[in-house]
Amino acid sequence: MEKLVITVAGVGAETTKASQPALPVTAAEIGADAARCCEAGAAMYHLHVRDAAGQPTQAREVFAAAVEEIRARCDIIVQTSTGGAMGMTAAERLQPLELRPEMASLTTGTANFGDDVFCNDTALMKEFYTRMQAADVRPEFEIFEAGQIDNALRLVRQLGPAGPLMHWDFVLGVPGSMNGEPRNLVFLVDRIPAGSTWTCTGIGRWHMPVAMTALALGGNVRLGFEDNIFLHKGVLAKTNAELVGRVVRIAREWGRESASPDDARRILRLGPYAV
Ligand code: KMH
Ligand code: ZN
Repeated sequence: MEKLVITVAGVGAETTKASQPALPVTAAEIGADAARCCEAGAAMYHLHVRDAAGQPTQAREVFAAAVEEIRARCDIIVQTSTGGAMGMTAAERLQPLELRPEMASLTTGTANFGDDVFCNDTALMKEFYTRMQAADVRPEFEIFEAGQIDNALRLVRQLGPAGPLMHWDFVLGVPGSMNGEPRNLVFLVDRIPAGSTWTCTGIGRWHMPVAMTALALGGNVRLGFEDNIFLHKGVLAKTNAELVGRVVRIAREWGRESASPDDARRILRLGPYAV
């Protein structure tokens, strides 16, 4: 079985310092967090950033500062968010693509997101996908609901591929969307094309059930304070790296070593491995 690619969604747009005091928000904090996670066994960092007031922003220069701090410390794959935060315009959300990151997230459909609606209509999806193709940025298809797989496949059919394979992230357990029961993950994985790579994340209490189902199915794992702030029920994780360390230990018991960033580039066929 391939090595385990661990992605850290360390910041997010919704988690607050009040709920998780160890949330990294400044560029230096994010750089240090990514380096600690990389050291602990993570290969990719799904990046959101915050402004000086700690609020989510998609400003290009704020992303650039965080990427610089990460790059100064480690070679983890940086995947910038195009999801941003609720209520942001498409133009705002697109800004980090100007930095031409190795990867960026792309949600292929609208979903209920707590009491809000995360809007990704067809025109937006096509625009985001086309921009990623033009900038040679590999999309990670963020799937909250089953029909979003069909939307991603339609993009590829209509607009052509955006890389040598499709990489998926099943985000399960957002209130209002699919939950993290094993049968849901099995159902979704069964629907993606052969040759795809996939990861998944369980939101809140779904973190460990989804991560363990992914190990059983041979998939990869995303975790971090964007998705879950707890180590155990009622016990906050001290750092994102602590969450990485637990999954690394469990996976090793299953005979699966964690991928380095360069292992992950090979597995996902990024950069020099994109042939
Ligand atoms: N913050 C959520 C509304 C992504 O990064 O692409 C959307 C999100 C997805 O986090
Ligand atoms: Zn995100």
